Amino acid sequence: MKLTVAAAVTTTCIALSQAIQPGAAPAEPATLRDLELGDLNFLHTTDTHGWHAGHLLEPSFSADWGDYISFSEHLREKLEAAGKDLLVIDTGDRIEGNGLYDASDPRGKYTFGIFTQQHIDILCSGNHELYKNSSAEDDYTKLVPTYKDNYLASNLEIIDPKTGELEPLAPRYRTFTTRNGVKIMAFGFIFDFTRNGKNTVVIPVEQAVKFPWFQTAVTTADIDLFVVVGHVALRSQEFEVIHRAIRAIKPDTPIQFFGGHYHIRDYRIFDDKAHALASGRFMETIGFQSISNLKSDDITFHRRYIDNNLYSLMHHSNTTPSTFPTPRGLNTSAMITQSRTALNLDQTFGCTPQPYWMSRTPFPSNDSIFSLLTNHIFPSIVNPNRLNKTRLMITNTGAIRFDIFAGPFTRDSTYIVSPFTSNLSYIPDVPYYLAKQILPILNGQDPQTTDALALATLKQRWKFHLTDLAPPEQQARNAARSSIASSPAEQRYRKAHPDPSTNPPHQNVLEARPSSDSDSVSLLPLHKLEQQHHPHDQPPSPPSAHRPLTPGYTTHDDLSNHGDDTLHAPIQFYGVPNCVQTLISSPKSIPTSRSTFSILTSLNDTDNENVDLVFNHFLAPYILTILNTLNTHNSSSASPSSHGNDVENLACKRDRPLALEARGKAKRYTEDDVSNYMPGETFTSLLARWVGENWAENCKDEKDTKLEL
Ligand SMILES: *[C@@H]1O[C@H](CO)[C@@H](O)[C@H](O)[C@H]1NC(C)=O
Ligand SMILES: *[C@@H]1O[C@H](CO)[C@@H](O)[C@H](O)[C@H]1NC(C)=O
Ligand SMILES: *[C@@H]1O[C@H](CO)[C@@H](O)[C@H](O)[C@H]1NC(C)=O
Ligand SMILES: *[C@@H]1O[C@H](CO)[C@@H](O)[C@H](O)[C@H]1NC(C)=O
Ligand SMILES: *[C@@H]1O[C@H](CO)[C@@H](O)[C@H](O)[C@H]1NC(C)=O
Ligand SMILES: *[C@@H]1O[C@H](CO)[C@@H](O)[C@H](O)[C@H]1NC(C)=O
Ligand SMILES: CC(=O)N[C@H]1CO[C@H](CO)[C@@H](O)[C@@H]1O
Repeated sequence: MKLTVAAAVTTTCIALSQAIQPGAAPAEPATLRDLELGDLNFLHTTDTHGWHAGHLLEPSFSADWGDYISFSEHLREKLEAAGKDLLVIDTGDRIEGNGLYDASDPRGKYTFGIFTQQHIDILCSGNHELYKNSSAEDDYTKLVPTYKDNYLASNLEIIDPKTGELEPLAPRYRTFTTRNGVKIMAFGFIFDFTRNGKNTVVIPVEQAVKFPWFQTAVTTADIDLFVVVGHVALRSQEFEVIHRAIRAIKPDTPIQFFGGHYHIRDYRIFDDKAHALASGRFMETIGFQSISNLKSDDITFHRRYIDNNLYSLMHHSNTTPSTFPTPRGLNTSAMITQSRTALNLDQTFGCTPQPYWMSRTPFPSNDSIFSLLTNHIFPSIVNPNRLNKTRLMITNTGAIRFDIFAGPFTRDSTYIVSPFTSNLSYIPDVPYYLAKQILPILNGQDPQTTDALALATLKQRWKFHLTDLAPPEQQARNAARSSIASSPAEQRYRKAHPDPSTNPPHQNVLEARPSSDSDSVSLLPLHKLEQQHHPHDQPPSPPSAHRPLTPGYTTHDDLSNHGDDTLHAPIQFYGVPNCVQTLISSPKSIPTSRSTFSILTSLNDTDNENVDLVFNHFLAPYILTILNTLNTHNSSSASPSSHGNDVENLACKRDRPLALEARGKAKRYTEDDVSNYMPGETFTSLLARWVGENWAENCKDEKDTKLEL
């Protein structure tokens, strides 16, 4: 932790002179693979989701946005001195997912000033910037003017809040020449997102590439390289469409794609001269891409996924703790510290007794965050006016964004785990026999119904994609499974360019380490982090070539298994369902503790019982569609389709009945049936309260170790 420039005694001093955030876990020395600098080089971030302070509890990812700035400045200086170029890319979802963005009012009050300290050459919007009118307008009025033509919006338009006119959110594309004479045409896309606020229009990629501006731009392009950045998964239709559209006109011009959205490290080879990089999530990863021999058929591509910590960043920039931080980097780190203090993000609500994982443990299990949710947190949430009602509570697993580490659970943690502001909604008195059919459908366990529903919603603005309900990382793992076979282009490229990193990686790590005796070391594996309350007190690790590998990213991509800069032991991931639920009996009186509730496995549904169907509002369109499909089927046998929509027609054609039992009025559910279950609360605030009520006592022994600064 002594990666400070000046000895610091008070917090203020630390704030003004320090790389990484005060209290952040210090980086651990590790065995690293080097960057291969090329003629043209890129640094890439994506899906940072407000984690600009870095991961205070995880040594592998504890560098902050200021450190990223210092790193980029060193790398740029070094490359430019050698007549090479560096371009910095960000592909969106900069917001939502961390207290630094979410805890302020208005949201993002501090983050725009912090983010814009970084020089960025090409950036675009993600879907998170577009859920709300206000966040799209933030980008339009803050980031676009700051970054000017560097912000690209190839298929995204916004209603200008001043004029009321629909305008491209930013320029559609840009042509520029790097310092060292590489001519580039750049585009900035977003995937075919449909749940954006009504002040933006996302033009489906398939349409956008047919527009005259795109066709003309590509046709007349007299350039060395297309750079297509996008908030788009690499293994998506959208990037394939763009690749085909460019190749139809320019069969031979190199294309470099930068994508994101799925929160994973990934690399895809589209063809011999078209490669794509995705750089993870949450400021865990700084993606590095280089291209050499750009103008010849011997073009080579190289990529590296850098763990965002000071050990890696200093190694790759060949700096020491004293030479690493630049003035702008330090200033930015200080801005972050001040913002975190102003937002009181280290305020502790309780202390978590053990870690709870999203996907590092099976569901259900004792250390599954989803088991915690369904067995403990959901039963504690009840609307006092609906006490007598049995309730069925459903959430999609994608509503949870991050693991809970053991130790202090802070204001920051609440936004990290559950950043979404959508209300907890409910539909009162839903027949149980209908309600109980919803979860299996949401989880894709009834493929026939799922297909019918997906078709039924074709005419609607949003898409019925059940996989969108799971965490993005899981969507990626599913997508990877279905496209694992390597393409001919990939095989050709691998053969022609054996990955040099398959050679033993850089072993001399201890010599390469910055020579600093103040560099403290921790060898705790990630899951032991919670015990690391006094990182400064960890004894320095004895120099050893047989350092145990810490768990971390071990990426397999189209190039090889050697893209990660840091050698790690692999982490095992378990799949989780799209949605989870709990059925909770009515307590009959205002509960005083958890014990007044009982979780039921089922109801006696031969007895016309109704339940309150409670869900996070994000699920509303799914749940309404499913309820109506189930209901319509029943009524359709009695009266032919009275609404004449696809749901009913499809439901009629089914071979087997959707509803197990036929009874009750075929009610048509609409948004009017959906009310706010806990007025004035969001799931984030309910979570904070639950932690306070249940985990505060665990902090007794931890008074000294709280993260409060
Ligand atoms: C978002 O903007 C659109 C277009 O200006 C407007 O019709 C809509 O009411 C706005 N939505 C909200 C929630 O303010
Ligand atoms: C960072 O730099 C700006 C000027 O670029 C200055 O106004 C600000 O006070 C600095 N912030 C800190 C915390 O040093
Ligand atoms: C999980 O919790 C149950 C009930 O408290 C207990 O019986 C079981 O041993 C626990 N399992 C593990 C792996 O901790
Ligand atoms: C719940 O039911 C009990 C009787 O079963 C009744 O006395 C009470 O008023 C009801 N409470 C609510 C909130 O409806
Ligand atoms: C279900 O309800 C029926 C009718 O009210 C009753 O006969 C039966 O015993 C109930 N079964 C259970 C398991 O409660
Ligand atoms: C959420 O609930 C609040 C009241 O608590 C209400 O003002 C707001 O409109 C609700 N939002 C949505 C999207 O339903
Ligand atoms: C309300 C309604 O139409 N209920 C019908 C559901 O379907 C069964 C037969 O499938 C009818 O008996 C019910 O009348």
